[in-house]
Amino acid sequence: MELTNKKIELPDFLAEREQVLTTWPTGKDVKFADGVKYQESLPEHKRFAAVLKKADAEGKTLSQPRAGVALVDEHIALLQGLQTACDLLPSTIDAYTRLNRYEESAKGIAKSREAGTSLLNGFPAVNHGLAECRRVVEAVDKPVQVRHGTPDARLLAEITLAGGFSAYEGGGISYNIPYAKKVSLEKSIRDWQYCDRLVGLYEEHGVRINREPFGPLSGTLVPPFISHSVAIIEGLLALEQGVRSITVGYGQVGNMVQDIAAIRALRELADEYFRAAGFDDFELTTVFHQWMGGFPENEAMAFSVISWGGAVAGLSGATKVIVKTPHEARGIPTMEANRAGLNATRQILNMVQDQVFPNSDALAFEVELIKREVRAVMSKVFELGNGDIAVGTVRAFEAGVIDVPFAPAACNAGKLLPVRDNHGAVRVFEAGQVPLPEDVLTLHRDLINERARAEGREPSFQMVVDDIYAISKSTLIGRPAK
Ligand code: 8ZB
Repeated sequence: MELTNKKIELPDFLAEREQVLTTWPTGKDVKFADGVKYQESLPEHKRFAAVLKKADAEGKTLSQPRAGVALVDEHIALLQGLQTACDLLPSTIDAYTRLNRYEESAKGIAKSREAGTSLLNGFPAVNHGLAECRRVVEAVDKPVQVRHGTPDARLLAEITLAGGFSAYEGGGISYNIPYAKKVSLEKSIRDWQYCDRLVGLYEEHGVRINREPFGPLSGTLVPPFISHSVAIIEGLLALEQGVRSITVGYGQVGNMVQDIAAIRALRELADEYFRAAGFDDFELTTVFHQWMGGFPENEAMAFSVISWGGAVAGLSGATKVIVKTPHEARGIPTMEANRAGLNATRQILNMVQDQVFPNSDALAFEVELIKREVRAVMSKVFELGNGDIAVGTVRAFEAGVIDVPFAPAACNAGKLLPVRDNHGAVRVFEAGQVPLPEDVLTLHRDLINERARAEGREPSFQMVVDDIYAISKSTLIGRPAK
């Protein structure tokens, strides 16, 4: 099938759907009309899009953890334990399900029962099936989102949406490039068009499902314009398939001005590009991810990273913040550690709630810089696709026009190298084939040279490596030891 950014025709979608629903036995329980009826039965306060829309109108920043375990009763207990400390709930899906290896999830479920503890790193929603997903949704009192990392998430979407989850994370780029080595972008984009078309079908039947492209990508020194370009493209692809509630995301880099500018630019750019493509009936919100790179092992230090992320999330005006835990350096958190991260975040969100980050030349400068960078990338993507954003995206990755630093995917060029400047903002050290304007490249180079002079060394790959480990070793910038 030829990839194109066109709404999938209903007969084609339905034919594909029959095949998708037979890939694992639990698929046969899914009936679309029944899914719509179930979604309609959810009260307003458990509808993800409605809760986001209300928060956005009130200027509030909502908090959301990550959480998922192998067994349904344990997963319910976990979410019930978390819901009094957060605004929105997740169900983080296990890694086997993300790879469509349901036999192995099944073994993990059986072994978890024997062991009396979760031996999977998330909730295997496909294996548990529709009725068990509904049991989860019914047992909690907040909206629940599916969070995962799945290049082919079609069956997972069918089961969880019919199961009452009202938001779905991911996208054809953001759940491929950082998560898979050799899945082609053509396939992951097409498979995510299916997910978006399914959401679009729910929309046609009056059910709003929120969609959230995964903003942080590799989570490793990603310059804002790269992740913004991907978020905007995934938003456009989703809108074409009929999605109406979109939350664009961004991973904290740690420089306050750059982070606040990034959320502003992201919202304004997404709105601009969505309207320019002819859409005007969408609900646009934003998500700020607390620091996605390496964390300090020391829990007090980890709380500091968490709180800084919470403060900047609140000041940036993001609609929600995804919260880290003091166990981040060690792995999957306990419920108590997860609650602690949420409590630390809620305290600081409340304290910045009525403060306004002052406009300044520095802030306006960063917003404008990000906008120029995104526009340079986006116009090249449209050009490469002769106006078709799906085709243009595949070609843009082939050409290195979009290049995600430190991502495992073979179809990603991996030529762009980021590094922090002397104030900790993430800049472009080596641009590879990313089409930034000449004066922008010069600006990045000058800012990096300023840091190099301050450190008495040349900019180098060592500087990049130092930055990657800096926060886990208690600083923002990876300066050499004095
Ligand atoms: C890309 C997301 C990585 C983050 C957390 C990791 C990391 C993954 C779970 C989880 C709680 C889970 N994460 N799986 N947190 N429960 N099952 O996602 O720790 O912070």
